[in-house]
This record gives sequence, C-alpha cells and structure tokens, in this order.
Amino acid sequence: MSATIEQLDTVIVDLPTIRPHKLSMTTMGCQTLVILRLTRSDGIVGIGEATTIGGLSYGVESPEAIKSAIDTYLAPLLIGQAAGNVNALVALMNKCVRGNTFAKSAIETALLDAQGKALGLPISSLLGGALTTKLPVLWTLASGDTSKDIAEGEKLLAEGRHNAFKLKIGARDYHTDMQHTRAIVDALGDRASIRVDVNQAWDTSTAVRGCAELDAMGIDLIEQPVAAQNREALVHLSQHCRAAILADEAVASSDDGFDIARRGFIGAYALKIAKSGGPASVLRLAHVAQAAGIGLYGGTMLEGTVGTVASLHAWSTLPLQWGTEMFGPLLLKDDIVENPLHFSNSSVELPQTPGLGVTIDEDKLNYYRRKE
Ligand code: MUC
Ligand code: MG
Repeated sequence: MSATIEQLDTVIVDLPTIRPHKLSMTTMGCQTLVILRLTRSDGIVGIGEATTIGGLSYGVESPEAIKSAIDTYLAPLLIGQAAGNVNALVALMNKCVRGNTFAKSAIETALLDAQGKALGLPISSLLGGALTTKLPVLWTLASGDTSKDIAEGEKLLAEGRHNAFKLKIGARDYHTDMQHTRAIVDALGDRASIRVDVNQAWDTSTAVRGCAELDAMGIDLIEQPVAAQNREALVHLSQHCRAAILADEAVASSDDGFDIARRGFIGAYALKIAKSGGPASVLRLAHVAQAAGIGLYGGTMLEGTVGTVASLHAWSTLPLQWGTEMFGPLLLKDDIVENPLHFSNSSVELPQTPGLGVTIDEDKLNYYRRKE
C-alpha cells in the first residue's frame, strides 16, 4: 500500500544575523524560519522551510501567517492523501487554497524531501536531474555603511568566497545611493561583478536616470528598480539599458512571467521557491522564461539551510545565466542543521544524498524555536 500523509508539524525559529542587513524596506537583525515536518504512514519524515523578509515588510505572508495557513488549512487538506504524487498534491493545494505560496513552498519541499528519501534519490533527480552539482553564489553587501561594505567585500575576495556582490540601494536618497555605489565599484569593480537591487524604490523617471548612471558605472545587473506593478517601466528599462534588468518582486507565478515576456521584457527573472510555491512549481516560471529568451537567476528569500538547499536542487536543473544568491545560511549566526552547506570558490556544493540531503539538529532547533 502506498504511504499516506499522517501529520504536519510547524515551528517558528528565530536566528540572529551576523550583522544588520539593510534593504530599502527594512533592516534585518534576525531571520525567522518556519520549519515544517511532514510525517508519512511509512515513517518517513520530510522537512521544509518557509522564510520571508522583515515580517510583512517584503511579502504578503508573515511567518505567523505561514504557520497558521499550514496548521489550519493546508494540513487538514493533505492528511490522509497519498504522499508520493507531488503533482496531485500541489494541484489539490492550488484548487483549495488561494495564494499562500510561501506556505505551499514549505509543504512542496517536505513532500519532495520525503519522496526522495523513499526512493533513495536527491530532490534534483526527482526534478529531472542536476546539470551541475556546484552552483555559483554571490554575496550581498548591505551593512548600510559604505566603508564597512568595502571592507567586507575585500575580506570575501581575499578569502575567495565570492566574486560577485549585490548592493542594496533605495533606502536612502538618490545621491547618497549613487555615491555609495560608485565608491564600491571603484574599490572592488575590477575584481568582482557588481550588481544592485533597488527593491522597487524608484518611480519611472528616477529609474530611467538611475539606470543610465549605473550603466555608466559598469554595473552588470539592476534588480527591480521600479514598483512590482510598474511592468511598463520594467520592460522599457530592459530594452534601453546596457546592464541587464532583473525582475524580482514583479515576477512570482508563471502567469506573471508570461505577461512580462509578452510585453517585450528582455532581462532576467529572479526565481524564488517562496514566490512560486516550491522547488517543483518554480520550474514552470523558469520554463516560460526559457521559451521567451529571458535569463535565469537563482534568487533567495534569505532562507536558512533547509530552504536554501531546496532552492539549490531546483536551480541545479536549470542553465542559470546569472548564477545564484543562495548565501542565506552565511548571513545567520548559527544553523539548525547537522550538516551545513559548503561554500568556497564563489560557489556552493549541492548535497547528493536522498531528499534534500539535510538533517535537523534537534538541540539547535529547540534552542532557537520561538516559545509560544
Ligand atoms: C531581494 O529582494 O532580492 C535577496 C538577497 C538579499 O540580500 O535580499 C534578498 C531580497
Ligand atoms: Mg530582489
């Protein structure tokens, strides 16, 4: 008899960051992980994770809402269902629960982890196979202080840990942001690819001016310069900048990807498992992008190790023109897994053991879990 889903257990975990992480909409001093354990009738336990950024300041689902959506709505829907058919379970979730892609992503991850363990295959194999087992990883310089960012970049270059940096701009006034970016390009730009993420902070005319100035500085990639809804401007910028424009908040589902592509967008898409509902669901968006000639980038919602590995399994099956930013675990002071990822030479290794290839450290989980 095939295994059924017996139980879903969620805990909220708060992990401090190694330094304040400044984005246009919030400053993070801690990352909150919603950790899910899905138990099957054959005794196999799959794990999943959902993260967002800064409570409700980045996405529409808070950690508390993710936990509640799983506990109250998704768990009762799934319990008793055959556990092995991930496509059927995703279709059921999408039919009965609108949106809530962050919560669905944790569940899809746990289902794939469990099924991979049952079949003795890594998740990448369940997704059709990895093109590579080493993926490039950039680092985000976002301390909020130009000289600290330069020192951090110098140290990481000297250690050989990263050779591409993303700068977070948009929180401060335009001139301060441009001075900050220019100083970092002058200091590090001859040895590293420098990219910026504006996180929707500019109106259209500021974005036209800003992208031209960033182009002149030699910035390689400009991420989400305008509001997520401002698709016309995003398309226009993609067609007029030398630097590639990366759509992040503007593109979550494959429908978003199709609409932006059909409007004539020629940049790249930041894929994130949380935006699309999980490591299998995100591939639909990737395939739309590929059909439209749009580049691919492995994006992060600053996941811990569980969510980072889940993403890496998906990214490993794709040709990524712009690499990945799966550095989330390195931004955290501690980890809740027994076998952390290996980051070196500007890349990370994809685990090859069945499922995710990650085991929870129960003591650490207990220590950092939020006591209700
Ligand atoms: C984002 O918008 O890309 C990814 C890296 C980082 O520092 O912040 C995130 C969010
Ligand atoms: Mg972004």
